[in-house]
Amino acid sequence: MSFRGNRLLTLAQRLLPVVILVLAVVATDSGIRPRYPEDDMGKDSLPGRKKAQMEAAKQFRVFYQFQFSDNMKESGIRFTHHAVDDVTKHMRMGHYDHGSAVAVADVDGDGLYDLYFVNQVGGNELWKNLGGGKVKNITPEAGVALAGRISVAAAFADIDNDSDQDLFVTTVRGGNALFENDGQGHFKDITQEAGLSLIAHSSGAFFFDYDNDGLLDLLVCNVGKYTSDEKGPNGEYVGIPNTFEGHLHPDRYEYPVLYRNLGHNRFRDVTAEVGLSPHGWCGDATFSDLNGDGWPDIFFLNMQGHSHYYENQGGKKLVEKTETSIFQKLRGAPWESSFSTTTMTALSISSSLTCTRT
Ligand SMILES: [Ca+2]
Ligand SMILES: [Ca+2]
Ligand SMILES: [Ca+2]
Ligand SMILES: [Ca+2]
Repeated sequence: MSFRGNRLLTLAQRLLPVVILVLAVVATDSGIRPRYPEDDMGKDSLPGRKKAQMEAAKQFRVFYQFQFSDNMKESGIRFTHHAVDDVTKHMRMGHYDHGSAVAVADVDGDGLYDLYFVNQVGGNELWKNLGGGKVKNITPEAGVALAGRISVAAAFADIDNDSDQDLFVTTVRGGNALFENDGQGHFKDITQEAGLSLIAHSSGAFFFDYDNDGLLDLLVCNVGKYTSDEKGPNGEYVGIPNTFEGHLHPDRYEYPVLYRNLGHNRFRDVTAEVGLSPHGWCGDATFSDLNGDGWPDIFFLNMQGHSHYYENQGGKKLVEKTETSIFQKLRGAPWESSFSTTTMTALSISSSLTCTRT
């Protein structure tokens, strides 16, 4: 600091108490008095309630009072998500902004959960859990990269009841994919013979047994036509303008598809058969037996337009009950997104528990 700078600093230090005194006098003279809130009701009871809750917690055999630390670097995970140019370069408003999923399953039966990272550009990656917080990229030998496709979501499930986790992946106009696991974490693409080679603007997907026959069925959400036929540098279809108004254009609609598992790794589209036709641009969905009748019901979360709740009637029909359910209250909320997402999260938790049981 220069000599001149030092002098200014010294002068400021000397004047500081004076400035504070002047401000205090001004505040007092203006009649401003600090106000403090009253103590919260029940504050005195908190220590006792904490003690009671800690005692109560001892009777439950659950894992709690944990915390997370960022061990990404030590883990060895080097996956990086790459989005299409619509998002990164052009910042074009569109549905590519949904990003991509992460799916977790023990793909090789060693008792450790492995990680499948979904990517828009550059291919998906499967990382094997080595234990001790370390992982290893096994994508090449696993055969599940789907490089060249714009992937969106993924779901693991044992579709053939042979005790290993098979994999389904959705893409944007690249064709969805079903992989059968050999039990060692090596996968075979059986999409065509399984009857799941739908090409659409696919999004979320999940397996569940809608007809309770012991075979996991598949629900695939499709958003709607939000791309043109022009291709970008990574093979992606470029987004169209006013895409967020797509739900106002029925000609752009795509619908969720329900596939029934027929056994022997074959699936059949039963969407119309069961009466499923939720309008809107479905981004994701989840299931849970919300009315407790033993049949899994479905909630569709739409990116635009209203979301939908369908009740399962004996594994034969899916009947829309949005208007007579708690989800009716979503109507009128702008885009429904925030409330729906909250609801979705709650439903997903129960669905995950159901998945674990199956
Ligand atoms: Ca494993
Ligand atoms: Ca299997
Ligand atoms: Ca089934
Ligand atoms: Ca039900």
